Amino acid sequence: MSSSAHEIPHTTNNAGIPVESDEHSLTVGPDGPILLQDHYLIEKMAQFNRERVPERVVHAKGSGAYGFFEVTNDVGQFTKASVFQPGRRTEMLARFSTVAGEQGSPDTWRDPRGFALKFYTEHGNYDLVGNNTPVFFVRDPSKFQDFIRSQKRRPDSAVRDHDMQWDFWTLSPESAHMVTWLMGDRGIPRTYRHMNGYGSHTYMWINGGGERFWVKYHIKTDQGIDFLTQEDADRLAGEDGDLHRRDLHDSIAAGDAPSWTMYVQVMPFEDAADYRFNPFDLTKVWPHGDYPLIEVGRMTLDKNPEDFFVHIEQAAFEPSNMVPGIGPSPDKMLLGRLFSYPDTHRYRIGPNYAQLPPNRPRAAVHSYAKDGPMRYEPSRAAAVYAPNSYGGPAADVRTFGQSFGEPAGWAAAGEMVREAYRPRREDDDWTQPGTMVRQVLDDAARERLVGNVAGHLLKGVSRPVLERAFQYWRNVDKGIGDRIATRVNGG
Ligand code: HDE
Repeated sequence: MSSSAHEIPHTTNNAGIPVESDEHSLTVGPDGPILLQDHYLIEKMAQFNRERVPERVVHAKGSGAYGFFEVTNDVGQFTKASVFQPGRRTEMLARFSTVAGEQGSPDTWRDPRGFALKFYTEHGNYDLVGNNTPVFFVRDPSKFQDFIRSQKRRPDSAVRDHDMQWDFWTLSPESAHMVTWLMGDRGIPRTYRHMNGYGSHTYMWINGGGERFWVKYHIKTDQGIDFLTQEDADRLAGEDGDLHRRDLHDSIAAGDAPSWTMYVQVMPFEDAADYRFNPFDLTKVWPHGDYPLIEVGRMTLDKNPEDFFVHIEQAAFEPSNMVPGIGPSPDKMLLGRLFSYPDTHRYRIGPNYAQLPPNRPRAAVHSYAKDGPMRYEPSRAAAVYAPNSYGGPAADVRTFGQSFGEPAGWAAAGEMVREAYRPRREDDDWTQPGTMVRQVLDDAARERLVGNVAGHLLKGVSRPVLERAFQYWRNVDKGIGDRIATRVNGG
């Protein structure tokens, strides 16, 4: 309640009741005891104790902004998703993050970066939740939790431990491609604006005729790729732990809106069955010579959130939010994630998280969900059950296949097993990281990779694990492995 239009508002409590003081508790005489009827004092203390929601168990430190996505090329032959139709402009939210560090950790630690996008499409929210790398450390969701624990803190000392990290990596050869990305220049982007995003997984696109395609997303920064050396990153971690958060916010505030151009690689549905390596294996990339990049559109981030906690800390991204024309693939990691993200949101934020401002769809919601803590939007269903004879909502059964194509999804057969993907003729863990080291990196980048790995190994990694690490890198590339061993052994 402000005393007049141009003056500052008077403080109220959470019930809107004007309060008498911002700094003095209610006491008997100025020196006397505090009175229990000081409702505002109690409210301030109680509210303070309840300000935190659990941080994300991974990707806890991050930053985000709102913007829009504009389609710049006609890919309607591959997908009917409205967000990707020619001429379409869709509001969106993006959140960038590190992986292993907690909320207060420095932005410039060596780590993959989360690259999470939420498109508020006319057919519901489409969430593309990727990283700044096209591959990942493991290919089965059963190992993800173990991988993350090896990157975080020891149970005894509660400090991070390079020996744990390399113990896990050298016992998991499938990690080699991603570790090569991580220990190279992409492991520490100069800012969030100077890194690419990737969907990483293979997804399914379905066009208006029900035809299915496999796709991989590449979201290339229009600012150009740039990185920090380990030395600069270590220094900046001490000088400004929020360097990347500050850069994103201040760039947008200054009107310097960052943008990225989205491309897809498209694999005809039938190619997957006999492709030379498993095209659903998250540790592999598809050579661009096989499936070239096709431009889709451009995303621009031009609006900072007005309240970080409301819009970014409570943002809930989920790979399971797939709209008509987009679907999953047999990638085991993607399928595992379809469960995990909504589960983590229900735990971390609450069952009605989809009603909060960053998560609320622009499309009309006609679900039968009701009640639950902090329920905000009324259920508009004519009855609280289906079927009902009082006006629905009722599912449109004609839409079956909207995210699976026709015939629905993909064929699967066989007994129940617990096995790795069946190896194909070119399925191995070393060829692609070796190709990256030999053909993609230049001499300077290879030298930085050797220095980064050696520097990391020299911090507390036990001798048995060191020996495995030298062999791990020799498997990637003999010369690189030898250089790392020489550097670590003091040669
Ligand atoms: Fe995540 N991941 N993840 N992840 N992930 C989460 O969900 C999970 C994986 C990624 O800015 C969590 O909301 C499983 C790959 C990003 O809010 C959690 C597996 C990729 C973010 C979770 C993976 C990612 C998360 C924790 C293996 C790149 C931050 C907080 C099957 C393609 C999103 C949360 C944001 C967050 C589960 C692996 C990217 C625990 C089970 C691969 C960008 O649910």
